[in-house]
Amino acid sequence: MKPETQNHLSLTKLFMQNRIITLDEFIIRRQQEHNFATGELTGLLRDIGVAAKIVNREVNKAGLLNILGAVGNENLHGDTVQKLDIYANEKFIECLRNSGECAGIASEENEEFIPLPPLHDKASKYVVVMDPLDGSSNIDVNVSVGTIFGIYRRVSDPSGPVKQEDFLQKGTDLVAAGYVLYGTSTILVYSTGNGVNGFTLDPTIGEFCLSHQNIQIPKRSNYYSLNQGYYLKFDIEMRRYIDHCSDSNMQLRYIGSMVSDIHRILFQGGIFLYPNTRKYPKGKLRLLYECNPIGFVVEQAGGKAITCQLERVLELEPNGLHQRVTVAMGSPEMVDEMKAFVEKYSA
Ligand code: AHM
Ligand code: MG
Repeated sequence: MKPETQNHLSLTKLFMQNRIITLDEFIIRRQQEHNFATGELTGLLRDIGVAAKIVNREVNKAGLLNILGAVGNENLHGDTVQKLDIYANEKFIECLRNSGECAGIASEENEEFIPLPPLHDKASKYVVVMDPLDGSSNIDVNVSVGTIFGIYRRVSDPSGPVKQEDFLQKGTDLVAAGYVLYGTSTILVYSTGNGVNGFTLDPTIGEFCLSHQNIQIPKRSNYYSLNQGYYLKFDIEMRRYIDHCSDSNMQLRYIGSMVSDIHRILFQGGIFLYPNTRKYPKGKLRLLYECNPIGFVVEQAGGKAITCQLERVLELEPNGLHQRVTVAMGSPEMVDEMKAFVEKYSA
């Protein structure tokens, strides 16, 4: 780390002085703190920020679909109107492809991973995993959705094409991860393993600006978040834990978009759960695209992320691109409490 100089005021000081710090400035300053950084990761994070702005523009227009043309039909301009999740997927791939900072992408929307050719003979050492539009069923009713992303350093030879093993890495190997929440305002939250920061999109200048520095999840709170409609389909130990939550007058909050539910928990505390059900015996959410990147952010904010079988999510060895896992994550004391219930009632 370079020593701080008069001209190199720390980001914290600038933030305390109410100085606007854009996402681009933040990641460049962070890069300057590391003597050996090559700028590739910086470029990659910037590309994700650009793609998020494009997707945000389209999410904001979603309510106008009836005017602009229904999905599958041609709109007034003669373009076929796409489903927003497909659109988001294509935009993220396009932005990452154009910059050359990414060697390949694995997306929840694609069966196989997508290799990206190197630009100007410069091979990238990073790959991206993503869920381009999480909670997409919320779109039709104007409720928040999100994008989730994770960045890994390649494990295969960077001079050759990407391989599946580049994506099948444990969450503990993530170099960076985060999400974008398209909500009442649009916010990008990410971590490079050194705390969690949030950047709110200022639509008047079209920039993500640092709005939440060093986010710390509350140790506990009164919120729990899961689809309680599946109660009878959960294992007995999970039902006992949920009984405990409602017996203790905890408040249930469930938006049905993991990004939105986790975002509230990061700021107000709580526990988010998606246990195994009869329909999804291994859980519904995807290890690579959802649970690992979000688990990384939650842990970086001081929280915990485990499966309902009590393994640490980030330590799971991935066995397939679309592997599903159960999940319980959020405030550390609440995750510990849930763990104690599962241990007691499954014994
Ligand atoms: P998606 O990525 O296909 O949108 O599905 C993931 C979403 C999560 O965001 C959310 O927590 C969950 O699925 C909701 O599932 P359910 O409707 O079964 O409660
Ligand atoms: Mg999803």
